[in-house]
Amino acid sequence: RRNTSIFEEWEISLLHMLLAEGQEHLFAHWPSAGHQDADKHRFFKQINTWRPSSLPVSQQIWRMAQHFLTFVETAADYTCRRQVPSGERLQFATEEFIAFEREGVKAAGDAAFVLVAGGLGERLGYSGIKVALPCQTTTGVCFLQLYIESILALQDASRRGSEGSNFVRRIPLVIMTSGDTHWKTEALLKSNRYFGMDEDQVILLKQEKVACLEDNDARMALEPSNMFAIQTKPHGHGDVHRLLYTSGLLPKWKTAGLKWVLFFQDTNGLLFKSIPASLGVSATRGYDVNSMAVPRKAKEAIGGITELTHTDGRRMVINVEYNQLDPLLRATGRPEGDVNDESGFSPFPGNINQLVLKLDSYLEELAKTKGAIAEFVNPKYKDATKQSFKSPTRLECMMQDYPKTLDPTAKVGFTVVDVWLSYSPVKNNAKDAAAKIATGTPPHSATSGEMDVYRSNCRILRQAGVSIEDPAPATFNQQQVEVWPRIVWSPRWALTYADVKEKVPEGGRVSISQRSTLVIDGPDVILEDLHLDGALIIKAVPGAKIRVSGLTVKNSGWDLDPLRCGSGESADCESVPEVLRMRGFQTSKKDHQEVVVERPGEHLVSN
Ligand code: UGB
Repeated sequence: RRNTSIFEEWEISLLHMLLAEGQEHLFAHWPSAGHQDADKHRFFKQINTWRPSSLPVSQQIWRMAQHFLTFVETAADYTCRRQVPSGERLQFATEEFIAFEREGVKAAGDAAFVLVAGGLGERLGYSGIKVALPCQTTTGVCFLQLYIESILALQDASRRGSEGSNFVRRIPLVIMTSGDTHWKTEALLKSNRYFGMDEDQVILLKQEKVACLEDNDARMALEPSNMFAIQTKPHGHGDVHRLLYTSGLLPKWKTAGLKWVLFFQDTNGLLFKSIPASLGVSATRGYDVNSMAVPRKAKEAIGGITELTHTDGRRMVINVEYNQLDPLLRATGRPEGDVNDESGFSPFPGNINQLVLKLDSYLEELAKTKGAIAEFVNPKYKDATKQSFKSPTRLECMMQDYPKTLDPTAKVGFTVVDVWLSYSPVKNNAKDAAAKIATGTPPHSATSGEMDVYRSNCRILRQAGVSIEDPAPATFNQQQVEVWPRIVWSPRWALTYADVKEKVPEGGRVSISQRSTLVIDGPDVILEDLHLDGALIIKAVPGAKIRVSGLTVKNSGWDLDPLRCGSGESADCESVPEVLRMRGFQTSKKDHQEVVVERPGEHLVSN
């Protein structure tokens, strides 16, 4: 107010709007005109970025404030019924499972994949981007490489399934990034030649951060170190729908004949083991929305899929986020809250945030909503008076809230797959993970993420008849784990259970000891008769048909040596890379046998 002559008209109108909306505090420390004017212009420019054409900033602020007031009311309007909505609960390796996988592989040729990777991963505390983390350290393949190679393997498999047709389609991959992850994601892709994908097959869409609020009156929060900048935080993975809508990709995909859009998260090494079957469920049942899910332990930090009934009778199948499920249940006639039932699990399947949407209805819905997703606030208050926050908060939105606006006639279902086959994300640092184990909840750490990859591969091979020794107990970063043989294969070797059966036709003649490591990287490696007690690496180029028959391997192998630095216990681990420190062990490669086939043709590997 003191001297506005240095400002342009739009800046002055923004200033008046902010003053009228109770945001005077933003200007309390401003020096008089002529001092730090460039910073003042930058301040208005920043605020202006959150001003969508249709909505003046004042209304946005009002809208934010309203959320504080209406959030509790909205929840109370719904009753959380015990019945979960209709969905498929699949048993691995059953005929039904195999049939869904077959349908899923066919449908994959008509799918686009969308990875949400804008999260910084504050709970994990890793200094890099999460998709660059190794999903296991035996081969060191990172999450992004695993995902891309899996999509390429699906692309190849769906092409083989449509042999005879001249039609060759590439599966698009969209990656949603944010200011925190964009440049590093782009650099990771470029430096690895897109992990084998065509460059124009991968599309990066960057989400923007939103303003933080510091109290119940929705006063915007200034950066502690800069009185001319508003603090910002990510708006949540729900932004993906708006970004896809504005990108114009969806109508292009429809014109190209695509039918499905699959959304997935950044650090789940088991993800693609359940994608074919879940996609098969969508294709067979014609679901508009299919949420991939796992049996959920009460209070586990994953959302629960529920059927909510509004007081006016409307019903909705929707994820209720883990921090809201317990209060919602208590507020709506279930005083015991979020507890396990007689099965030992919560009656509400756990949402693992992998969604399969039908492109047709998705497009129609986004045409109505323009990709806007219901927002919420989740302030952490300093005390019970609920007057001030521990730290500034902001509006957020979640991609799994997409069904909230759908017509009640939409087919919204879920597919539950065993957790060992489908879900082991890397979200928590070592200390928090150890605390979670102590309370009986899954640790979801770098350590467990890696161990679960080995467990899953071993269980799949066991199911195919391979004799695999039981795991041995170990403690890494104060987390008790089971160490299975370190068996890792590339997606081009096997994606589905049917692939594994084909590659291990006589499972009974293969045996692997607990201390063993087996790496298979090649599309046509058949394990007929193998006895492994040590480490064996098999690599073969496409076109090379390898038969492993009559091979016994015994060597000192690769050991996992515990590190004592991940949870701050000790010492002198500075020379150890962060990706190893965070899992609490490193591999000591004592000895191994390597089979590398670089020529196409038939090859026998034996003693
Ligand atoms: N993400 C973004 O791309 N942008 C953002 O602004 C934020 C995140 P978190 P969250 O599977 O265990 C989800 O932080 O949100 C990406 C579900 O809501 O790892 O706490 C981010 O990069 C919950 O229902 O998870 O919880 C990552 O890839 C449950 O399913 C993804 O979004 C839970 O995940 C998830 O972000 C779970």
